[in-house]
Amino acid sequence: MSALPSISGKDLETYDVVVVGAGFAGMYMLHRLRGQGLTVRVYEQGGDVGGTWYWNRYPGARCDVESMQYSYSFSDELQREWNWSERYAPQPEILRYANHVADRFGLRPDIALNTRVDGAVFDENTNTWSVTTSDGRIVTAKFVVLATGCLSNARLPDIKGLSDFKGKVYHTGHWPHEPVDFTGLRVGVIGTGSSAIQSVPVIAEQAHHLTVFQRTANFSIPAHNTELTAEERDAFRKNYPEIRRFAREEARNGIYAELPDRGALDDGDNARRARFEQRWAKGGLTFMLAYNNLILDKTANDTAAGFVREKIAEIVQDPETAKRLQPDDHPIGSKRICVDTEYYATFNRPNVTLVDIKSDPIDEILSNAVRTRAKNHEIDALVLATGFDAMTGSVARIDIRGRRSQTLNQKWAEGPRTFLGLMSEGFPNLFIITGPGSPSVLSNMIVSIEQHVDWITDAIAWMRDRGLEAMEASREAEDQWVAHVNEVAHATLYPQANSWYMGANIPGKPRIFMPYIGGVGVYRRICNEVAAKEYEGFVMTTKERAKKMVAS
Ligand code: NA7
Repeated sequence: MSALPSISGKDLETYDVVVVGAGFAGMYMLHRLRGQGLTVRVYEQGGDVGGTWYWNRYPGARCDVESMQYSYSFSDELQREWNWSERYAPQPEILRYANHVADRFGLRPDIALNTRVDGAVFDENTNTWSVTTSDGRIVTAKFVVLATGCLSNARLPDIKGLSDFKGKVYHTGHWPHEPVDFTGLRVGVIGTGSSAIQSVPVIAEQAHHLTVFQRTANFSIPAHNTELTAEERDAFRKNYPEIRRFAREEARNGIYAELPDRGALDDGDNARRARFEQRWAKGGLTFMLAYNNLILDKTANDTAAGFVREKIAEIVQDPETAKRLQPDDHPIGSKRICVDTEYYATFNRPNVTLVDIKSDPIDEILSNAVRTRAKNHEIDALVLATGFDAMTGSVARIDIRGRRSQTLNQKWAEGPRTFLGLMSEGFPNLFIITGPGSPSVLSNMIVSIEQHVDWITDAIAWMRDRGLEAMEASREAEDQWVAHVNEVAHATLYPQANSWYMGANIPGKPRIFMPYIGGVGVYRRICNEVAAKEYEGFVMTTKERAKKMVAS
């Protein structure tokens, strides 16, 4: 296959494809497109590859999917040669892996680091995109792929007086590259999502005193993280073909695990408790796979939630603190369940205090304290573990203009609209990886990334073989897909939580359930069927049609 025509001049840079972001999605996209002989430029805002693993360097940061599964499957040599050291890889190791992949596949020459994409404008005359970058360049490309990640746009809370605080303020998603030493300091952590749940036990070991400000208690399951032995790695590798197949085709969440054969109410109290105990002892996200109806049936869900609440009460010695740590306002699993190492037990330490800011809200931040209604909590350093403008935040920061100069932000003002999460009508040749409307954050991200990248690569090759100019989601297919995504979501308990899946953590953001709950296996089959039916639901523009459209 020959490459699409590319012109490289001094003043005009033209590529077949511009990819935004050099995380796991952007790197694999580059690798696949280059393999097709296409010219590709990747722009990455960070100082190195790795995406979310480049930014999220907070103490205790690690993946909540087991390392042997949270890894690329596209290269058998890579998965055989890379040795993960722990069951759940810590952030520095995942970042080393990302760097290893960049070097191993020679990706770096095509990646511009420290370069943000500020805008992308579609030219209806030429069916190309003009992409503006933070270093003042304007480059053109036939295709743009947004590999911008779902959890990259850190969110600062709007708390009065934050800028008056005299000590250091850190956001977990923008952690400094140099080590942060909390020894001897009084530290405050705001937020109790996954990032706080991972970092609190580590910070507590260092700090003189740690105060955790909790608005909403979260369910967390122990990781039981351990070192991986060579035997364990080999056993995994021996079964990789089946593990990877299962994760892609059968698992809802892209994780190989034993699937439940019955619902929680099919067992009596003792049997159910024994099963939960077994899953608790195994640890990790698959706790929710104890039964097949935990996220569908509230009564079933209550049994699992009750079990975890009991565990919290067993672990935490002070009954008042235990009560505050027990979540009671959302079904378990309706927010991404957290995976921890000694989170609840950390509250038994004499140097850790939990402040419930629902009953005792933060009024303001003073130069040396967080002032809640009840008292001043003196601190020397503040950690904001307040999350992200998830799924759409990074895309929204780019000024993307499609047909008739409509911006993507205008189009998505009432919530993101896509067909299959891959494309949005009115924005031809613009692909999104793990975007809203796809399983995305509900899945093992690498499984979803590989599927999207492969699908996009095939679609571009298909167009090129037929000399097609542009590809775009049809309005009808998009409307049907958005309705389907919502219908599936509302058949579950997920919408009952005020989660970032719903955009509920950002004031003013429309409340729409963003990821597709149907499961990665089902979703993959739908995407494959669409492709097999010559990209049904997408409108293809031929050269002749493009000329006519311009003339009319
Ligand atoms: P999350 O899960 O969005 O958690 C953010 C936390 O910060 C959560 O407890 C929020 O409470 C809290 N928060 C946010 N804003 C405020 C303000 N203004 N005041 C007090 N507390 C606040 O982000 P994470 O970084 O922990 O995890 C994100 C994902 O990364 C995670 O799901 C994994 O997939 C990896 P709230 O619940 O809104 O009451």
